[in-house]
Amino acid sequence: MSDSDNDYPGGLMGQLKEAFVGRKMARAERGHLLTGQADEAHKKRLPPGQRLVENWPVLDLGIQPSVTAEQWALDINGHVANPVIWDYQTLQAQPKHEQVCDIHCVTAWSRYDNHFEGVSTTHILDLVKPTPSVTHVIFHAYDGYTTNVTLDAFAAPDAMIAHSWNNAPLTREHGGPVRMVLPQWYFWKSAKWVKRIEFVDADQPGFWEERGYHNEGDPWLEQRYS
Ligand SMILES: Nc1nc2c(c(=O)[nH]1)N[C@H]1C(S)=C(S)[C@@H](COP(=O)(O)O)O[C@H]1N2
Ligand SMILES: [Mo]
Repeated sequence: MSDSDNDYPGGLMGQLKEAFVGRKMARAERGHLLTGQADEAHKKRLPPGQRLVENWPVLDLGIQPSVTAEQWALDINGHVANPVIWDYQTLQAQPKHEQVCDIHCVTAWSRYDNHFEGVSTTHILDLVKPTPSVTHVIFHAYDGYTTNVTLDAFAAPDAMIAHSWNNAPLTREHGGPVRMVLPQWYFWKSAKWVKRIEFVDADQPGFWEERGYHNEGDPWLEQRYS
């Protein structure tokens, strides 16, 4: 199990220093001055207890399944009127959703301005039509990982399945070919290598939720551990 602050001994502080210097240099280049107001805005963008990084750390259970785009398939099923199975081509044929969002990991790093492309969860809901009894959605991944969210969290306008990050196919280490992205929650809710989206009528805590993580995980409320 690798998800702890100890994953980046020493290195994190070095990265942070670089990140802060880099941000200040970028502002200087754009002719911006750091004012009290800018600092306030910055504070509000960064949830409590988080530190900004400019790299993208990798966190998982230590197994990064090798699933090619050709092999990848996604079952979307459970309590739905219209279950579907998508291969990579079918995913690509759906209406495209793209967004830029910040991501926040419970191990205290945040990364700003991630450009993701894929398909919105609202499109999935329109397509599969969950029955009225559905309360939660469970993500199952190719490495055996699971995580749970409420139907409302799933239905957020910025929740999506992503196949690309910053204009390139999502790499294997970050969950490629396809992962979930739910930016309003700590990143453990964003299952990498997603294999099945299951609509259920009772909550089912996932891998980390069963091991002491908070059931919801709102970074603004610091819902880190239960
Ligand atoms: N399939 C799978 N998805 C996963 C995990 C995992 O172990 N397996 N780890 C979660 C955790 S704890 C975090 S913080 C993020 C990390 O995503 P990243 O490696 O792209 O930064 O993935 C989440 N999704
Ligand atoms: Mo995490």
